[in-house]
Amino acid sequence: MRNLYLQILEAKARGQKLLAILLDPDKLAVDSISDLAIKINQSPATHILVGGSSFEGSHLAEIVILLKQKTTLPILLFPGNPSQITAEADGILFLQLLSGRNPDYLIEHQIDAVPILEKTNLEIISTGYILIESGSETAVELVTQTKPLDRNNFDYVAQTAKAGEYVGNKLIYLEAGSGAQQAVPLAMIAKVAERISVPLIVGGGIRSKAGVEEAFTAGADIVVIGTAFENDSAFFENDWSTSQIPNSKC
Ligand code: 1GP
Repeated sequence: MRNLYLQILEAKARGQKLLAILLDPDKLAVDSISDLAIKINQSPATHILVGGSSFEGSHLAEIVILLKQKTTLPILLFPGNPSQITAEADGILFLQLLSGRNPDYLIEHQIDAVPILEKTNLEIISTGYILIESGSETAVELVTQTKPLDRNNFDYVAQTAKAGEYVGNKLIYLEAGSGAQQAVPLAMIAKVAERISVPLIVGGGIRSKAGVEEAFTAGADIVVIGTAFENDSAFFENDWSTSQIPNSKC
């Protein structure tokens, strides 16, 4: 099986930026996957993330199986809770909500996930997840009952990211929240990227090619696009070729 984390590290070492499309199974009908997969295959995406804040998992395996049949991109689970795990994916972002102080999202859900994960061959990638204020309450805040970090306190956010690295997170995910009014500030991305040595994922509220490129230039290694593609499956149809966005897939 492919070592997805190693590929991410290699891409970072080469300076190759990665782009993930986030699919929320809550908002996806199984019979829409074939058409969506065509759009994904035509896009510059290098990874597919599957998950959401509140989904309870009923048709998750079916969605992932179809995506695997119809695309060649690695599929990483991005679970809001342990019910969002299926052995059919390639890997899982094993999330720890570093911005919050809710023990359920710091360790309890992770413990609950162990017996499920032990029955799979999923590649488990420890990911420090940091929610940043974005102008209004997001689904992550509601579901986790935690507050995001101050979008002006770059030092504290960078220090939190570094703590994640020290406790063993292999990726740091700076998250404004799905559909966020304001994306993570570029200067914050730069500050965090400068401070950590593990790859940096940035997502939430990024709605344009310019927004993706700015996040890459600021220091993101992986940018996540969810809502923009969900609302418009033609999102990637304009000219993305002259950008920093990867032209070779992992
Ligand atoms: C959400 O970071 C992802 O977890 C993507 O956010 O839906 O706003 O693109 P958007």
